[in-house]
Amino acid sequence: MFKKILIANRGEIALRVVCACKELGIRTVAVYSEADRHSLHVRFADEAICIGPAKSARSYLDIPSVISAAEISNVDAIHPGYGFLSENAGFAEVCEASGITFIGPKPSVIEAMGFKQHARTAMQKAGIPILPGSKGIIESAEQALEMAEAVGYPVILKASAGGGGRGMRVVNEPAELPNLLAQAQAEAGAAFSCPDMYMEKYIRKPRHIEFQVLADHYGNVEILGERECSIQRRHQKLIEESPSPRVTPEMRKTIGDSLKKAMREVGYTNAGTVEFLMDEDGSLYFIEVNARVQVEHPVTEMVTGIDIVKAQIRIAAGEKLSDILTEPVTMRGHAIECRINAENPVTFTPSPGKITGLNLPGGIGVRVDTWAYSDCVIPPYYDSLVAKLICHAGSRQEAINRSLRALDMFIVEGIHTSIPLHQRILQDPEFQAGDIDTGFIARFLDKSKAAGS
Ligand code: MV4
Repeated sequence: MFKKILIANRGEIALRVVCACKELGIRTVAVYSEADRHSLHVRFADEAICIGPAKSARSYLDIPSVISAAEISNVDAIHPGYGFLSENAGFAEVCEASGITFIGPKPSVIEAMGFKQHARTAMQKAGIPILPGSKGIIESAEQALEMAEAVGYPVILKASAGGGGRGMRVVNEPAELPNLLAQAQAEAGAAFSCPDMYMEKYIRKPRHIEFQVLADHYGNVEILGERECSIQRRHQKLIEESPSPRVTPEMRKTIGDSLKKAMREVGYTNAGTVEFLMDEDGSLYFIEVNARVQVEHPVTEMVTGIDIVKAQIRIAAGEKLSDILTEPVTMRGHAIECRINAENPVTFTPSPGKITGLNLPGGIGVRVDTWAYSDCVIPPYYDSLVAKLICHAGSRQEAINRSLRALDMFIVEGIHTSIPLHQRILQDPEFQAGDIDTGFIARFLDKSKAAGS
């Protein structure tokens, strides 16, 4: 097992990794920017090294700075958390070249999964359902028009190197295609230095459902059920839950069995998420693989009782999945996560600043993953996630009720947060009925506006 791990991240996830390391008896090294000097991940790690100024490009994203800190502190491994360098194949390669274990999949697999068109082909080969669309990348507008004709409009153009909705265009009719293709290519070229595009049949009002995977270095793969992540605004998830209200045990088993085979075939190791879209008929189609631990991993931890971050570390250290998961994976009850952001709950503008008063809820079935403390300062340079409230109970309705009572007891003074928004969403009849898709938030906000609240 590793003796010392460097955590190449900040905020709640850096603290989450510190927790896992402490429980495994591993020493931790925090890295921090000048803006995060007083952060809790710095306080609770055994060592801490300042790696640069506030701007991420010069600190958390600066590979030489992170590697220097790892070499100075003589760590065995680096945990990248999510975001920042977590899916950077080049960074994973530099770690390995420096004799430091990167806690994640192999660099070649990170790279392959990062090219969405490649991941799509690999998953299809392994028998995972994909949406009708292009076989390879789009070569010309003429070829795209032929494909779209075969697939049927509407279609969606996606950047092979894309993410977070950038470089995506929905095409409703042939006349629009050439222009939209050129726009998307230009956007993708500028954002990802790769203009490659592929095409899929466009699904209206899909549900976003993702499966949690753990895979060791010996070809063993386990699926830890799924998460429903349809409550999103502008590609930022707000609420996630497990299990999905629409996934039946039969679907879970069918997709799970195919995924085990698929992930083994692509040589996937460590933790990962496989994203699907569900159409109105309830069919699931693969869209992409996230080669990292995700923000919403706690809902899966709550229903399975499996510590995903500890599992990541133990897998990276060469342990077998059968030694990490000593019982068959089962899902118990229902868990809901509310992402509490430092932002105005109505306008969604960021609300950084000093938290002058704080009460964290507790009690049965309540978990709070946060880096906030009384009098801490939320800097303006990074994402606005301040806390995750995760409530677990026997049923979805009980988990909603528990979340509502915990949100009532969650007090954050000095900044605006999304707490009031969560209180309204959880009370919404459509949400309560499990009647959710990726268009939910837009409809909900329109409804709220019309009602003047
Ligand atoms: C789609 C889609 C409809 N049809 N693909 C958005 C981000 C990227 N990860 C995939 N996305 C979508 N892909 C097809 N073929 C609709 C979306 C989409 C979406 C997906 C998940 C969650 C929220 C979303 C919001 C808008 C669009």
